[in-house]
Amino acid sequence: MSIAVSSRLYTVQELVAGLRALPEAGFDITEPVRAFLEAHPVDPVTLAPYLTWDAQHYTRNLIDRTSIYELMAICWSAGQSSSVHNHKNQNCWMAVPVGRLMVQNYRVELEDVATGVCSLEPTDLIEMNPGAPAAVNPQEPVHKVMNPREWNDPAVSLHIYSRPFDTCIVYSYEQGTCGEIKLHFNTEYGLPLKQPLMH
Ligand code: CSS
Ligand code: FE2
Repeated sequence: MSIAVSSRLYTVQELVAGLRALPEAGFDITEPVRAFLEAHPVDPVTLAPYLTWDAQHYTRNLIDRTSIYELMAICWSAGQSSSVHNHKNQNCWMAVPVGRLMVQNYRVELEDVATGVCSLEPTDLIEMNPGAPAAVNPQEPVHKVMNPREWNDPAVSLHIYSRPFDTCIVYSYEQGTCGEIKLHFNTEYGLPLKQPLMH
């Protein structure tokens, strides 16, 4: 006897409908949304309007936003990675419908944004793939996402943030520095922004 983790793939519209139906309190802790993502793997074909690619940087593509959460598709060419960053004390869940990605987590030993000084220690390294979504640990929310060049494959991740945020702190592990940046979308609801801004 085999145990099916999920019987089928779901459209991104079904994912949105399910997220909108979750009670607000379900976003205050990590397990309900993580379990929902695990039970509802998304059919990549339905993500086509939200997939854009840039040779220089991963792209951020807004799919849905309410006062409670935002959902975006992030497209990673081989070799692209994020900065080391936080999520402004907001919960975050990630699913990877296409390819696979690594997440390096860090423990913050010291953080002083006013003076731009920090000290980080790398902790766990995890792989995300279509069968393995992840929730960011609110106790250890600083991380970096990577699509290693040697894997030689593009990847697409879905990110749910609750609540929405449009700035974050980025950190240099090597230099022990940190500072706030603004986050920008390349597309919103499937439409390109007039002047896409990268961070
Ligand atoms: N938090 C990053 C993506 S890596 S988790 C962002 O929103 O751009
Ligand atoms: Fe992130």
